[in-house]
Amino acid sequence: MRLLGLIWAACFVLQEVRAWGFKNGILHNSIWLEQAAGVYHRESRKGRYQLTYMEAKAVCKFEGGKLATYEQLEAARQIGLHVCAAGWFDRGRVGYPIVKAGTNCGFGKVGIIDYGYRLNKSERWDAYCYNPNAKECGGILTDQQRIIQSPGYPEEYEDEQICYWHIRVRYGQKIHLRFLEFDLEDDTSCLADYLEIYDSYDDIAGFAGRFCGDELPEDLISTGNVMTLKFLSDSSVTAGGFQIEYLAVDSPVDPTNGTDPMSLLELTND
Ligand SMILES: *[C@@H]1O[C@H](CO)[C@@H](O)[C@H](O)[C@H]1NC(C)=O
Ligand SMILES: *[C@@H]1O[C@H](CO)[C@@H](O)[C@H](O)[C@H]1NC(C)=O
Ligand SMILES: [Ca+2]
Repeated sequence: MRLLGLIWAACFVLQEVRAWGFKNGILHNSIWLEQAAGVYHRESRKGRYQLTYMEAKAVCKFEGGKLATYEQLEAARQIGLHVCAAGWFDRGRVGYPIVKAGTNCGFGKVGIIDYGYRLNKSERWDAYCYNPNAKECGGILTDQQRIIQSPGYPEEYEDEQICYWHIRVRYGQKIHLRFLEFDLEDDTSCLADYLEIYDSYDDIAGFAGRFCGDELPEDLISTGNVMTLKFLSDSSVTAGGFQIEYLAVDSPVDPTNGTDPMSLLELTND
């Protein structure tokens, strides 16, 4: 099941890569749970396009929010929310936000790709929720410095969390990660709960380490200007969580040859 998921994810990412956009020196993309202006995309734990309108409403409500309105989705899109998956939003409408035109996604258009108000509320799509007070769980971080925390910190994190943080700093900079607090359920191969770090724009290339337990990991410095953190907890036993600081550092190396070849300019140089 996990392997299938991984293959699916790989295909999805490959498909997604074409839809990425470069704007104001920041790469905007969206693969998983992306959050902007309180709006985020949710799919069912069973996978893509599994939620009826009632279920989509329930998912958002369960997390303390509600389905986003068209205006909220558009506001989020304007600051970079780009998701290639149709979801329910307020009042039974279906669509998705597109920042960068691509042939595989959004019919080459930019804006909210609008499937309109659905008459059949039993159709299955994803969901777009609005919750400005959501616990921080992932997102696209472009600040020069930031503290990343496990969801709900300083409370213990909850079971069954999946968060992705995509850090992107300026081209030519590197990311310096410093672990301030670290406490995840401990097991020898970190199969239960873990934090994974990738020296790349996704969780496929550039694996840099998987961490659990309560030993503070060493600092990490990226090779390029992007980095991905993935936090996952399973269905039992939680712990204190983590606080990690990142800092963008100007790289003394000539950026034309000091950057990870997989990093973003190559991808977005179109
Ligand atoms: C509504 O959509 C569901 C799921 O796609 C489908 O099974 C059902 O037949 C549809 N109902 C009508 C009345 O079209
Ligand atoms: C960068 O390129 C220059 C000239 O091509 C070379 O001398 C230098 O060693 C390279 N630096 C790295 C870190 O690869
Ligand atoms: Ca656990």
